[in-house]
Amino acid sequence: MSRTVVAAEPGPLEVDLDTTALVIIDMQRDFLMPGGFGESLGNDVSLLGKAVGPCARVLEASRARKMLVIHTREGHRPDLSDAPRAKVERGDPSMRIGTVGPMGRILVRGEAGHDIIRELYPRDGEPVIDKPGKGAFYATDLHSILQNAGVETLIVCGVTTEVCVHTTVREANDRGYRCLVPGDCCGSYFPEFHEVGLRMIKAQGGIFGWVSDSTKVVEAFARAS
Ligand code: TIU
Repeated sequence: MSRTVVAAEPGPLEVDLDTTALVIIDMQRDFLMPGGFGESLGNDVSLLGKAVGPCARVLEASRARKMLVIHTREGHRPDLSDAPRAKVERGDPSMRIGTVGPMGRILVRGEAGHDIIRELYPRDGEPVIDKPGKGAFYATDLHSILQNAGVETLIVCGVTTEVCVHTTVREANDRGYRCLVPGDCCGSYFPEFHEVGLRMIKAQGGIFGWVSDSTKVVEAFARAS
């Protein structure tokens, strides 16, 4: 047991760090760098950059505690057989999923754009979950990995707040996980969606979870018994 209390909203969250995992959602070049999927959808990708530093600090603190760290990547098979037409047939036709951009084929596994940014790159032994959808539980083995490791609480970071982070937190709730979201470790192309997305998680007494920040999470780790 390694218990601590994280300052959070709607209230302090007591967690056992031995049954807690860090899940970092889709910190891929495709979302954070120009020329990838995020930009192909008409977004200003520079807005996501400010989540990288806080995310790196929580990652470092989690590794120091030997916590389970899991990374996810949104993307598809090279033949796009797992990419629904309804998802592919969106946006500018010259920049759709599978078309060639400056970082390789957009949102396709194995391409440079699909990989995780250098600052948060997975270490050997840290599971990387390749997911075809927005939620990290859909069509992946994430739930099995967490169950087999005895995980009860997730610290969920990544991009984007109101899309893949939110979908994953909702999926996690229905599977019985307690979710803590450090807001500054998440980012959105829409600042107002980021804010409202975080408010939605902690509203109604924490309907989907608890919202905190990187400093409070790292401080709580340091206080763990
Ligand atoms: N477009 C957008 O905001 N997000 C995604 O498409 N995927 C993730 O959030 N990872």
